Amino acid sequence: MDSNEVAKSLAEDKIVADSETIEHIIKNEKETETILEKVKDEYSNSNISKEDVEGIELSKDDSSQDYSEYDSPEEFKRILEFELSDCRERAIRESDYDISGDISGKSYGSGEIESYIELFRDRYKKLSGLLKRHLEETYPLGFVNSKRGGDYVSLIGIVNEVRDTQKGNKLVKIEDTNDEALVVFYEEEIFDKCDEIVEDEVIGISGRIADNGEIVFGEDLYFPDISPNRTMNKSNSGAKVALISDLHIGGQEFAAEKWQRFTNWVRQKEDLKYMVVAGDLVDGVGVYPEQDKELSVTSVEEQYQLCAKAFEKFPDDLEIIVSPGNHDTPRLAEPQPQLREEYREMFPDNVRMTSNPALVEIEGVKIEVYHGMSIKELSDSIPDLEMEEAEGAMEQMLKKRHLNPIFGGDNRIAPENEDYLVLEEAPDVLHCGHVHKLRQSEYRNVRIINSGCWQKITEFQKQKNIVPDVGTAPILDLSTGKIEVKEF
Ligand code: D5M
Ligand code: FE
Ligand code: ZN
Repeated sequence: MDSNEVAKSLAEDKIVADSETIEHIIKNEKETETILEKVKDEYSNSNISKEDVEGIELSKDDSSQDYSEYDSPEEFKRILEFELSDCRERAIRESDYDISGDISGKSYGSGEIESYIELFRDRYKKLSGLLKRHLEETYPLGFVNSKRGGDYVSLIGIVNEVRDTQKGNKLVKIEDTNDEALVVFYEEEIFDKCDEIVEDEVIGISGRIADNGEIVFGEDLYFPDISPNRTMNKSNSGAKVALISDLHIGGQEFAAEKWQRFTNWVRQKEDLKYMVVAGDLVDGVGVYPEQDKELSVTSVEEQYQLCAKAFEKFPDDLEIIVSPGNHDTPRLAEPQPQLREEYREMFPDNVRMTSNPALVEIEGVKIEVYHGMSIKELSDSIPDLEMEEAEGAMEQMLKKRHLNPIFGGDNRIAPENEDYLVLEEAPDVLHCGHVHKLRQSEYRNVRIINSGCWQKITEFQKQKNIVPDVGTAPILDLSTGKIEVKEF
């Protein structure tokens, strides 16, 4: 921003400032907007001086204090060379984990439109299997035509369209492999449930055929869902698991001091046997326009080398399971395969790379790891959900038994023959990242955790009014299923 723009912006709030004061505001280019916002909040309708602005700068919060303290790869390297605490041996010697949902190397889709047809067939097949638990005999949608007015039917279909009718009722168009059916819900009691429906998911409906035989009057609605009687798997070894995400190594806002404290804490924590990382290891290159202005390390190879170096400081007997995110190098379309070999081999042997998503079973406890790119689209599509309160969207993933149901929009889904984003198995823990907020919840005995981040607020986040939770490590106790959050 230049001085004219700042003066104009201040004038909007009837703030008068002399040129020396304005120069002071624009002195630090990166901070200008933040300081301006604060000046406008505190001093509307008044005169301000240079001293007032200095006062505001002093009261800046921790997240902006050491903003951009490292600008070059050398400086970034230096912040990863810090004094290490003693490394304690793990109290649990044997590791026991297995990854069942790794899709890396299983990409069979032709990339043609036929693959998407296959994908939706598979989605329908897997989810209708789960829906049949809720519905008695179900009919293919084509049977609706052969039924009489007033007949009761239960149906399963992929949602093609969902909207309010002119009269304020809810209309849902569903389809199966051959036919489609039009369902209208008239009863207000079920409208809230209807609002949870999103396009392209698979739902069940029960209702009666209208007299004209052309539509179904919906009576009830079913999501594949988690069984209400489900109990959580546990392990009595006493082992704990750190659930983290969004390191953004290589970016100027990497929270180095918090990461250093975390590393040293991990080295000393004897019962911490596992770590799961839900994506965005590095800040990447060219992820959004003008990102290079916010990078200290502008080569992705170098970013991964630094990330590997950071991971080398963890104890050798800590098992680290890593899944990628949208800032990492694999394709953006989901499911994302694990990192390429040239990056994988930079990491120490106790790091195991897997896909996004993946089902990681640690000592019998099932942890679904998913970066969380669908959280935005789900939150935008369902009333009352907010992206930053990610647990709402994550609960919907469990209900819908699908990590990213909405096709199109901002979401990118890879044309695979199989739908790997269906949650065929109900997990014990759903672990996501991406929104940079620490959020926790529970749904039908499934622990929901969004793990925060290790990157201080960025310019993009300032523009979007996102305030990240920085330096948080949720720690899962496998024997109780409880998650305790450590802040660094
Ligand atoms: O996501 C960093 C932050 O930006 C996180 O709080 C989510 C938010 N985010 C990501 N994509 C979008 C879009 N498309 N609109 C608004 N907010 C978004 P990261 O993946 O680390 O860049
Ligand atoms: Fe991120
Ligand atoms: Zn992300």
